[in-house]
Amino acid sequence: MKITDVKTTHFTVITRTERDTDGHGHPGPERENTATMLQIDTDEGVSGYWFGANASVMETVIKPAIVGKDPFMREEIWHDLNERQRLNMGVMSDKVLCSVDLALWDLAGRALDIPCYKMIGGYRDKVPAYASTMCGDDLENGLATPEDYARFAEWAMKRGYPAFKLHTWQPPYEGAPSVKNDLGACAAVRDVVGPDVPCMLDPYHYYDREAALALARGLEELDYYWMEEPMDEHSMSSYIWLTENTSLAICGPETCEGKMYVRAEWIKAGACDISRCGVGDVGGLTPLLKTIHLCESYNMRCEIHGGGFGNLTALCAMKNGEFYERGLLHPFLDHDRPAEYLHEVADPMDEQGFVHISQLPGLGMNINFDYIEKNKV
Ligand code: LLH
Ligand code: MG
Repeated sequence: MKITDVKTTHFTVITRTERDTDGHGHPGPERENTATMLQIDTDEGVSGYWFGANASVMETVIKPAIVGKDPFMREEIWHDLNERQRLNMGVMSDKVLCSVDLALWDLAGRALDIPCYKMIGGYRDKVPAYASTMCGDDLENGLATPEDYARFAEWAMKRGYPAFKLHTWQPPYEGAPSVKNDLGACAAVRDVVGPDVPCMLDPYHYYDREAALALARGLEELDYYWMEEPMDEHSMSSYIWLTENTSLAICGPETCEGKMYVRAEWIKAGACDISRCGVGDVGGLTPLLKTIHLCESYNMRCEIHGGGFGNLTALCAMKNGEFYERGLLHPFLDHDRPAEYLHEVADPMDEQGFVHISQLPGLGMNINFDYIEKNKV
């Protein structure tokens, strides 16, 4: 089989979220937006798909690199693109590598008529989820106060979520960042969910060491399960210092560049208790699996960052990751409603809080091709 084309299709979707000046998502007015479908075609009529791609990078960099190649040679293609990334960093981010890699996994699963998690070697077909909130805001009855987080945690418990993670306030919100406010929200959540529910915190990502330690000490008292990214992750020494000074589990790195290589360094240096990455952080499912297996060799959990079809596929083909991150959730948004271009959400969750993986071939996306065709731009 040979790759014959790399195509992108733009189409309109309805969005109910918007980004603040720092890039964090929040509920917003309902409006039209443009989405992009990546499609990799072959000479045998089978194609692979993924959503989210930069059309000009696909046309000018990726297409010349992969047309003519065997789509089943994912490892070779990934390494080739990874090497080309070095001098094309301005356009070829890890997100670009991720889109190509995921479309190739999807293609292989569709060609063989098997879900990708079973193609890798399945471990389970459902994973417990945690409710992962959006970052704090100033919306009335949104996520503006500790009481708002508590009310939302109460709702999450009723919905069946077995665990809860707060993303607290970050600039540009007034009063953010604040260790006191973060701990206030964490305490209010612990109060309503009781002592047995695992709770996690992902706060402002640029605290200094003393602030990060104060947060960790507060969370030790509240018996929190882990904390993510309280400081800039480029300073691994700061994370070694933090893990040495707290009994709270520190989970990371999440957004730090460097794929599986940087995660290996963090584990070796003792900079984290739990490792972390998702398909978008390391350049696809191929490098995510390498990282998961690296962690497994150190008896370390790798908690997967973010949801979606690619991350759920990894979670259903691994043992050393406990939770699926379902979100980012907000009291004003309905996560159970699929985007118009999909017939089903990526992560249907039952009343016991388990997310079930699709049994469709490939990554499990049930794509509404008619919708995409009708709303092409
Ligand atoms: O800053 C944000 O908006 C969130 O932290 C986001 O990056 C989220 O994906 C995350 O960190 N989840 O764990
Ligand atoms: Mg995080």
